[in-house]
Amino acid sequence: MENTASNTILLVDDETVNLMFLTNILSPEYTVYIAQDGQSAIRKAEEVSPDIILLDIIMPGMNGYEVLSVLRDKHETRDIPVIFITGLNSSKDEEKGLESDAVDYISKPFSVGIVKLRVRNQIRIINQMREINRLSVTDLLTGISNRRGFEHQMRREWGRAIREKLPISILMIDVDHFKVFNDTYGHQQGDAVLQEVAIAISRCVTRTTDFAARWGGEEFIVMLPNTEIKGALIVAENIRENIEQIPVYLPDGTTAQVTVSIGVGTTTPEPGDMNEKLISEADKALYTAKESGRNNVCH
Ligand code: GH3
Ligand code: MG
Ligand code: MG
Repeated sequence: MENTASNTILLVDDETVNLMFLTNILSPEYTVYIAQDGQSAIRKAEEVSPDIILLDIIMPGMNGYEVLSVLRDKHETRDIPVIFITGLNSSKDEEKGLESDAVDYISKPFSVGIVKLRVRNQIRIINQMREINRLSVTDLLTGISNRRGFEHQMRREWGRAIREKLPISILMIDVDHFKVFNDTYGHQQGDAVLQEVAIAISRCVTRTTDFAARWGGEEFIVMLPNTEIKGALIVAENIRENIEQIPVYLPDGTTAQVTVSIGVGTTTPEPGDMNEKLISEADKALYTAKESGRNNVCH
């Protein structure tokens, strides 16, 4: 059986007996929250962001349709799937429920088996979507973020830096003479080095908002929000030293060394500024680092 204990469900029903019944059948497999009216359902949904909401339609005060409509208007709850679970059981009612953007519709009196299976189906879809999203931003070889994941994060932090008038730094990191390394030791050995380089970079990037990614090929990128040039150069130098010290064990028993060149760019962006400009600045600095002999940091 899949492990779904970390999946969360919010049950909303005005009748205690229904809540107890649903809790009994769902809590062995999922983490369950409850709410007994529309207002508290919306508050709870914002607070715990459940994976799915089972929503009664007929309730005093706000009815289920109204709750769903409010949930869809709020940024935090907009995407949470809702299953209506209701005593309204004509096919007209079911059609109306599905039309109002519910992912499924369960009529009362409900059978335990059907509730469990309908919920299981939706939870499966949610978990698969999450996995697809995770993979779409992960680099397969190194397991760190890929360029797409980086660009997403960069847009967020760039917006924040503009709003809060804070500096942001970028490090462009490129493995030196890596073509020769591949030609000499083979592509597989090259791949193993890229994995080690990714680990070393991740170790040096410690603040929670710092973000490292594989930019492509043998190039990596690091974003350091709220970091001036001085701090960025320290992180870059630390990365350079750590990578230089990676022992690359070769099949013949000897060890080789890899080095990287790093270009650093820093700016305090203003409204209208594009983050691509900062990245290209770091890229130019990287070029200078290569020109001036490699295994060094330039800005
Ligand atoms: P420089 O010091 O100027 O950066 O020289 P370089 O040889 O590292 O640069 P160049 O751009 O000429 O070559 C990059 C090499 O990186 C070529 C390619 O074989 C290797 N490379 C890129 N991606 C991968 C990968 O995923 N795995 C392996 N093993 N090698 C890769
Ligand atoms: Mg290179
Ligand atoms: Mg390169």
